[in-house]
Amino acid sequence: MGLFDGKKGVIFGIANDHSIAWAITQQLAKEGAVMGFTHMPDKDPARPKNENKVRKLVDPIGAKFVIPCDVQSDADLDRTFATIKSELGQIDFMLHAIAFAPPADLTGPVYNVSRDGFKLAMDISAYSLIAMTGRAKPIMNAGGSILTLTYLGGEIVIPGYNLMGLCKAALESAVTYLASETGPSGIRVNALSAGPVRTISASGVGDFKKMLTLYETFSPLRRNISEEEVGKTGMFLLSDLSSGVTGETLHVDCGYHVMGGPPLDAIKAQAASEG
Ligand code: 0WD
Repeated sequence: MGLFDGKKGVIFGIANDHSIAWAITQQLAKEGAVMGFTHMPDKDPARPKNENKVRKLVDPIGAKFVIPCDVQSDADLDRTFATIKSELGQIDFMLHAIAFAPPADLTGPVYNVSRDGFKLAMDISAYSLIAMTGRAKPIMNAGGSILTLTYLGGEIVIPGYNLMGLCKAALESAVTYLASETGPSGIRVNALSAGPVRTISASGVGDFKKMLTLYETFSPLRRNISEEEVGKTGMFLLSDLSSGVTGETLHVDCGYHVMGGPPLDAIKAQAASEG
């Protein structure tokens, strides 16, 4: 018996085998979930690179469909949700693991962010959850669960996270309002705030290597999270095990978010290395 036996849902945001959405998908598949997938539309349909990358992963686990969807396009979203309805009928869960900001605007400082860069980043990284939730609600069963991915840089300043921090703040606020609005229909909306995971998106954010070292040195568990840990907690939040949890941002970051300053052993090690 799997936790997702008889449950159906849709996954947005697999780019490749390092994607957080793939880590969560693997856990859902283990528990018996039936799933459909979207991918970024390919620029040249004759060379479907994005589609092929996703198909290679999800065809072996019995994907019900693999379709392109640019979340910036209302027409794409309408077509995607029509497919979800025709292929799956009513659904039980939806994963939103999507973010983007133009590299020139992401490098900061925030006071130099362009108007167009701001609009684009907010549209893809925050508004898309709102657009998707509005379309998912009518086809989601009571007891359904919607999950998005966020990062601590939406709550406090993480140098290098810059414009994406503003997007995550909007996203986390959207989670609370959406949860309050969908709750009466029995639908939950939560965010998983992950520590750094080496993915394509992460490579655009600050100095990623330094970020990993920071977590190893500062976090209560003195290490970084594994993709499997994000996968398991993502599965938990999409499952009935978390049936009383909504409007929540749950941190999967080895406890990094609770630290107000460096641990004493890190300060001593630094002092020793400086002689
Ligand atoms: O350390 C990390 N990797 C963390 C990631 C820590 C905490 C949170 N997150 C978040 C990200 O901000 C994002 O919301 O997790 C989510 C998933 O990100 P990921 O798994 O790190 O990154 P990736 O594998 O690149 O997936 C994000 C995908 C895009 O990938 P690419 O690399 O092609 O930009 O978002 C999708 C796309 O597949 N995406 C879109 N999908 C539809 N329409 C669009 C769009 N317009 N833009 C990007």
